[in-house]
Amino acid sequence: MVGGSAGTWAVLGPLLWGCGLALQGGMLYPRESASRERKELNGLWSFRADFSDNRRQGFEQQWYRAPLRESGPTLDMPVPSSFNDMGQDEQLRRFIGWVWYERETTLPQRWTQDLGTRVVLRIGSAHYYAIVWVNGVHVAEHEGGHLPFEADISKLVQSGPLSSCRITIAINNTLTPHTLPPGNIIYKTDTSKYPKGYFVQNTNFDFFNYAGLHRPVLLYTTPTTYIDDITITTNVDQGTGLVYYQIFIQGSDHFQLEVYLLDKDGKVVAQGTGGQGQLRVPSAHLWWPYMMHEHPAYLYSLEVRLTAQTAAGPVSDFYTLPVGIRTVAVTKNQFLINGKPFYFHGVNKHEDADIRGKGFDWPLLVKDFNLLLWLGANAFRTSHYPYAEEVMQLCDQYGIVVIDESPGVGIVLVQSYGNVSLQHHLEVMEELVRRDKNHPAVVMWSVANEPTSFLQPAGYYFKTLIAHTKALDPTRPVTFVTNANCEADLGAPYVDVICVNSYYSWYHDYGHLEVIPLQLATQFEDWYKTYQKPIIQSEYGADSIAAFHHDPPLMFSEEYQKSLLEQYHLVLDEKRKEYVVGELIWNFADFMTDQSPQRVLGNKKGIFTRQRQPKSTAFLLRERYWKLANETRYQPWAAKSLCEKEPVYSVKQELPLH
Ligand code: GCB
Repeated sequence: MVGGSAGTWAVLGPLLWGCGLALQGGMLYPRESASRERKELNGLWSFRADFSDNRRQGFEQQWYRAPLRESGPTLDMPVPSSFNDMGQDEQLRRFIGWVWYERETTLPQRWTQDLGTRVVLRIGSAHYYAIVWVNGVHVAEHEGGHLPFEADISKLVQSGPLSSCRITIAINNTLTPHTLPPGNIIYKTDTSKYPKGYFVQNTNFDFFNYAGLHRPVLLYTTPTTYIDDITITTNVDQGTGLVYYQIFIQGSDHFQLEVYLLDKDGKVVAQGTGGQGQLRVPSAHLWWPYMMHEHPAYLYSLEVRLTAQTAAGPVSDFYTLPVGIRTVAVTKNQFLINGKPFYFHGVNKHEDADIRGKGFDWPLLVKDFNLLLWLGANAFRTSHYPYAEEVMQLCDQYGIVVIDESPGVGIVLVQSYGNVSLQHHLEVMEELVRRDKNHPAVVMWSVANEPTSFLQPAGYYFKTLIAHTKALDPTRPVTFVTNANCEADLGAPYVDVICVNSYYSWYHDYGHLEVIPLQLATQFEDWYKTYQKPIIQSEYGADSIAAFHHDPPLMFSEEYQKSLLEQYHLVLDEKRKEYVVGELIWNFADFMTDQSPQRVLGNKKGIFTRQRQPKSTAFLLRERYWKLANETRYQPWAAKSLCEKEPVYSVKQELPLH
């Protein structure tokens, strides 16, 4: 890591093989309730990148001790956002090392004076390694740029007369062979070509390594005895929905729990008591994917009510969790949701946009979901890292099925298959499952994208990783996304579904679209013959620069992108009758990458531009996806509202405005 680590790289406790999470505590999304308050810290923060040669000046001068402005000039930095594209400074855009964020805030008096209140600082994501101080006191460290972490700061804010609170976060974006994603720093030592100390960050993935506070930062409260975690799994028995719950409490051993399951109208349909149990919902409304049912994405609400006896008197805590009742299963040639064959017709995405980079943005999120619904997409993969929690919540609400991917992208070096990397990857899967386990939209975990899975250590690595993920969550299938040759792939024996990426007539056989049907058919046949597992075409596509036209089709024109997709569809239409269970286009939208002669201001394989305007392929896929929805429907409803040729657009297809 450039600038070194100020503490240890967090190891989150011993792994309990097959025994569930080894992580301490839950990571429930902070929701308001009668017992919980939230204070968002989004907006402008003070910011400084440490440009010193060793990038350690901030630690040497202890910038966290006093307001950041006292140790030098600061910039205004919006949160959430990547810092890279905020200014006109190319040095900041590609900065590697420690950057410092700071925000001062005033807390409500009750938070600082009521010792029965627990005050928690929650950071949605800080890419990549973060150290956090409150009023100059170290409160947390976290490795990994895509998952939330928290610090209980009650003692700190309740220990003095101050109601103000200064939060300092130092973030290092360096990627090493043991980070996820991995990378390496290359020092250029030839002084005839590079200045002294010159280094570059090398990565093996195809998106820009944006950094900063990418997701909301907030403070929230709970009582000191509180609902720490809830795990829900569901099943269906002849129309009766079964909801199993397990609730973890912190702060006291003397408590009562009541749980109520409410339908959309707020009517209690089942109730229970105690820390675990089963709720039965006769004639349950199942959670169906978008386009698979007239009323997709039905969500119940699980209200958890805690009352505890503490030394200070009785305490209550309330938490409400959305719950979708559905099942997921895999056969040797089908992917089943609620016992019905499900065909993934959707996209791969990135968290990426102009100016804000990977920063979470509500307008962008709503626009993207409207585009997904318009397109008739029923699924996406969180390529190549976990997305914001708010994204997952919208997937639950709109019935967009998710393949939830870890940041295991670009694992290509042998060093990245050692024990240090494996241990970290296991921990990341624990954090991911802990965060996303209750989302009905999540139907499969993906532990990695395109690792060098033919290298000798990959077999042990993936066997261990997949077994651990299944032990964490026995209710969902596990995969990783491969581009290896099927016989050489040492990880494929352990996955439940084969996810394969291929770029015929793009990265080879340039311009020869006519070879796609043969090559793609061979790809599917080889994989199926070898493993007898359902297959998803998890990426395919071609770059096109919007408004570049050429007919007959030439590479980079919209016509070429469209024709390439059509060649793929010919084979997909044959093989989906057998064992192909999905197709996900690469990519939903154009996105920023590192600079290279192969990339024209980023990757242009989007069917939408980076500004979310459609290319010709968006219309092609829209027609295809609505048609697929119609053909793969099982509800008679679908036939009425979708037609064979021209899609019919009803109000249902638009995202309701709240
Ligand atoms: C892939 C990768 C993806 C790239 C894409 C491409 O196989 O999984 O991250 O962006 O190819 O466009 O090259």
